[in-house]
Amino acid sequence: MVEKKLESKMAAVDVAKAAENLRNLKLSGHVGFDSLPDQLVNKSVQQGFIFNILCIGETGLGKSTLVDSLFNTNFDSSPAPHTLPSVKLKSHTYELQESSVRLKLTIVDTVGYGDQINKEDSFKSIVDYIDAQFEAYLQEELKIKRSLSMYHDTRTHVCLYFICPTGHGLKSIDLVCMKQLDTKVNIIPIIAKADTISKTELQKFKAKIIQELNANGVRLYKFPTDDESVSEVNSQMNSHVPFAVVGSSDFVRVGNKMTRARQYPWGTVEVENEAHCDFKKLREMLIRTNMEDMREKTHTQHYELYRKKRLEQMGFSDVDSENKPVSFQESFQNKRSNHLQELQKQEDEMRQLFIVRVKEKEAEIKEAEADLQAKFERLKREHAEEKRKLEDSRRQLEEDIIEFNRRKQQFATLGNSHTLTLGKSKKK
Ligand SMILES: Nc1nc2c(ncn2[C@@H]2O[C@H](COP(=O)(O)OP(=O)(O)OP(=O)(O)O)[C@@H](O)[C@H]2O)c(=O)[nH]1
Ligand SMILES: [Mg+2]
Repeated sequence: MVEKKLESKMAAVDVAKAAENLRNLKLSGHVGFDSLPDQLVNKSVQQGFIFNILCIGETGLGKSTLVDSLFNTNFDSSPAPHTLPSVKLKSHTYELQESSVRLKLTIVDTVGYGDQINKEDSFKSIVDYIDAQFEAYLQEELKIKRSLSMYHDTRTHVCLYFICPTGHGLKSIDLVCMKQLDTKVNIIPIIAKADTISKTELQKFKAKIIQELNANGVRLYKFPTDDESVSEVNSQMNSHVPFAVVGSSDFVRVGNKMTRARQYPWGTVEVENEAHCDFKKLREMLIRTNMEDMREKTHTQHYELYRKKRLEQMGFSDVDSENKPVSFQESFQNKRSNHLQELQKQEDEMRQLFIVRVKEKEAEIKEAEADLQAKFERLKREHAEEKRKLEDSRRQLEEDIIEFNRRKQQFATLGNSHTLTLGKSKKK
């Protein structure tokens, strides 16, 4: 399969060469760079791989059971309560190994999804989580001293969207959420607990889901068909989406083999039996055929879009206002000079504002001073008036005292002469 992929990539390289007008040279002997693909494989195997899955679905839809079934292990998850006031994202990372290949697998669960009365914002914490992982990667990329090879890349490579097996089409929360996420992550919708829906209903249900997704312009992850080696199986599988899956943690003996299955009074549903459900198709597409494509699309499409928007937000651009290419340095210098100009403008505005304020305050102080002066003058006048009145009263009092004393004197003199007259008459 690797060889076929290489062949188709080399054909693309030939076309590029022709466009660039490069000369094709023949080697006269073995040089050895044909070992490059092996070198690449060895290096990748040494480094190990990272894959991050986001499971979105209502509480109890069988998310944990399905992931356990997919990786044939038990991730020890605990059931979520139905009482959370908002959706929370919980991530767990595991180290898995299959032959010599190590896989650092992160499984992110949306705890409490669909349990709120108001479901309008259910997607918000999911969008924030995905963006936060992109942002962390961008920050690492922008560092002067980067260590991307050691970096634990937590960007979401695939979103398994669990659809409730109602048979009635999608709920509005499904459409709103998938629409919000379709430019940020590779979405694979799956019908959960598909054993609870009959075969004929399932076909109608699938068709209804696809029709609703198309009508709302929701873009799903398409298994790539440009690579010859997998184009046939992938294009076939694209027509099976959404996969109707069944998960189980129980094993039942079928023939002489223990197999993952759900046992009911009327029969057994085998997880890996293609006549019973699409579990095998999902595992084939998700893990065995397209894991690398999802990792690549996450980096080249979804992250690229996020990075572009963020850098534009920061004021960077590849072209100037006249659509001429500008370098990162020019862009930075323009941004810096704009920033300095803006600062200068703000400083001038503040200075102007300060002058206006000072003038206002001065006028206020002058007014208060004039008020104070007028008050002082009035008080001075009142004081003088009061003083004059007091002076008049004092003068009046003094005159009264003089008059009083004069009268007293007069009275005393009058009293004396009266006593003398009385004495004379007594003698008689
Ligand atoms: N009928 C049916 N039941 C299933 C299936 N998968 C899981 N279940 C059952 O559904 C219940 C919930 O399964 P979980 O895997 O814990 O569901 P979950 O979505 O992880 O639940 P939370 O993490 O609590 O949100 C368990 O009783 C499972 O046995 C399925 O494919 N069909
Ligand atoms: Mg769970």
